[in-house]
This record gives sequence, structure tokens and C-alpha cells, in this order.
Amino acid sequence: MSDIGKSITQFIIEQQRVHKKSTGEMSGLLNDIVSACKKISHLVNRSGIIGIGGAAESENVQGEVQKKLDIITNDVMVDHLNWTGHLAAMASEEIEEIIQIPANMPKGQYLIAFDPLDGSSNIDINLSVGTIFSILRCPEGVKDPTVEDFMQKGTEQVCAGFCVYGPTTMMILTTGKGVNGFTLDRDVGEFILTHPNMTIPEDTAEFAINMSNQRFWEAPVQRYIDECMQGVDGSREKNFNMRWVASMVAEVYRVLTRGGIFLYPLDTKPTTKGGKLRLLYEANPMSFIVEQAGGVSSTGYQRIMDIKPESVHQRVPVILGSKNEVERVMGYHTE
Ligand code: AHM
Ligand code: MG
Repeated sequence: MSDIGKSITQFIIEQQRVHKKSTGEMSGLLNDIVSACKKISHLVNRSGIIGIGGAAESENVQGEVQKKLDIITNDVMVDHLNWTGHLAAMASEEIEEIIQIPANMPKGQYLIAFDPLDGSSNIDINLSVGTIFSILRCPEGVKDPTVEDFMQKGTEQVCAGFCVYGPTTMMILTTGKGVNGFTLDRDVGEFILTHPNMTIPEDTAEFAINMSNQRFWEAPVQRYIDECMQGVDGSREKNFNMRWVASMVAEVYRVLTRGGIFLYPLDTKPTTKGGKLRLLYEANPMSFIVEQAGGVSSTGYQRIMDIKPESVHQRVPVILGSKNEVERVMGYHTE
């Protein structure tokens, strides 16, 4: 029987029952995240009406101007996750230090790293934004987690997902057994399984990169994009299409749906030196999802999920998507 039409709650609980030793804690945590994302979807949708659009008067830890919604959505995530007893600590793009569970609340066995509102520069122009999260196990015996406990490779993730607030609100999830996509039915307030077993086509003729950074890229990326741009007249002998939404959630969703390659490569631009995207709560969860859907995710030089993190807000170059295209770019890096 097709699983299409199942609610995310039913889907999560059925997956939990497959694991005989499951305590239900992961299911509980996922339900907390689902609740937070429904609330964020509602706020994003009504931001203009209720006056929470536009810039805040602050900067985040990365020195980026915060939007009011960056701060509000961070609070929504924390408020939904810090009291249910499923987490031992949290890390957020918007907060410099890791976030501890209040002393009067129970703690659980998981750690979460999240970007509460990815692509928030798109909020005021009514383009898609999203929430990205990565779930790790809290090391055994650790009662009061420190930054060191978050320094786990992407291969250690037990679950990753993202929610995209676009024409429809969608939740994309993996627990290491494929990738499933759920659409929010606003009338009943439930995410419904609409995109089971999402897979990324191995080949593509579509790339996504911020071309305004071209002069800062390394030679392998220069070469790859040059060849795409030459189309049928160049060595690739086929025409390529280009997209750039400046919202990773929308970009990765497109790649999951119709293939493509997404690049935010290493560059020498002073503001994004070493790459722009953050390892713990952007690159790792997206890499887990992409690999689970049959794609590849690399810095150009190494698999992203094999990187041992050194800090919570560490940035990495990201090249992900259709297998044959990403492997071609990786090949250019080692030639
Ligand atoms: P954010 O987390 O501050 O929104 O930054 C991440 C976003 C990604 O969603 C997107 O791929 C990238 O930054 C866009 O960068 P640029 O504005 O340089 O094109
Ligand atoms: Mg982000």
C-alpha cells in the first residue's frame, strides 16, 4: 500500500516501531520540531500583517545584520525544544554559545544544531526561506554538554531535515533510511507525506552558484562553470541552465526534485573566506539528506560529512547534488 497521504506523526511513530529498542525519544523530538516549524510557517506567512518583517537593530555572531524574524524564529525553536526532555543542549546560527537546557527541566539524549531561518535575506522580497536542523547523540555519560560534544562528524548524525516555507510549506526528513517529503495541509494543521523516497537524478544540466563571486573562486570551479557556460559550443557539448535563489533550502529542494548541482565554493572574498555556509547546521544536514537521496556532497576536496568540526559556527565550501556532476567537479580539484 502506498504511504502517500500519511500524516508525519503516523509516519514517525511507524518508523519508531521498526526499531525494537526505540524509547520514543526521537519521535518525541521530531514532533517538537514539527510543531516549531508549523509555528514558524505561520509567522513567516503573516510577517507583513503583524509587523515582524524587516531588519532588526542587531548583528548575529557571524557579523550579519539580523532580520526581526531571525530572532523571533530562533526563540520559537528554543521555546519548543528546551522543556520537553528530549535534548541535552542546542546550537543555533543566531546564538554564539551553545544553548543549555534550563536547570529546572529534564534533559534527553540528543543534541540539535539548527538554522532557524535560512535565506532570511529573502524574507522581505517574498521568496522561499526555511529551517534546517541536524540531530546528534549526546555522548554517553555527558550530563552537561559543552561545545566539544557537538564536534562530531556529519556521519554521526542520527537525523536531519529542513522545512521550506515557499508556495507550500514542506518538511524534508531523513533518519538514514532514504528521504521523505511532507506537505503542510494548513486546513488540518498536519504535514502529509506527498514525496516518498526522494531521489536525485545522477545527471543534470542545471547549476546554481552566485556568479557575482566568480573572481574569488579557485581554478577548478572556474573551469567547471566556464565549461557549463560554453554549452554546446564547449567541451561539455550540452547547454546548461542556471538558478540562484540565495536560499539554500529552496536550492536543495529543487535539486531533490529535479536534480542539479549547487555550489557555494571556497573563495577568497574577505567576508566568506573558507566558504559561506556553516558546517554544523547547514552543510552537514543538507549533505546527509543529499547522500540519502543518492546525490553527492563535497567541499571539492573531501566529503563534507567526514570533516571533524572545530567550532560551532565553522564555515565550509559546499558542492552538492547530482552524482555525476559533483564527481566531475571533485575530479577537477584533484587533477
Ligand atoms: P543565512 O543562513 O544567513 O540565510 O545564509 C545562508 C544563505 C544560503 O541559504 C544561501 O545559499 C546563501 O546564504 C546565499 O548567499 P549569497 O547571498 O552570498 O548569494
Ligand atoms: Mg542559513
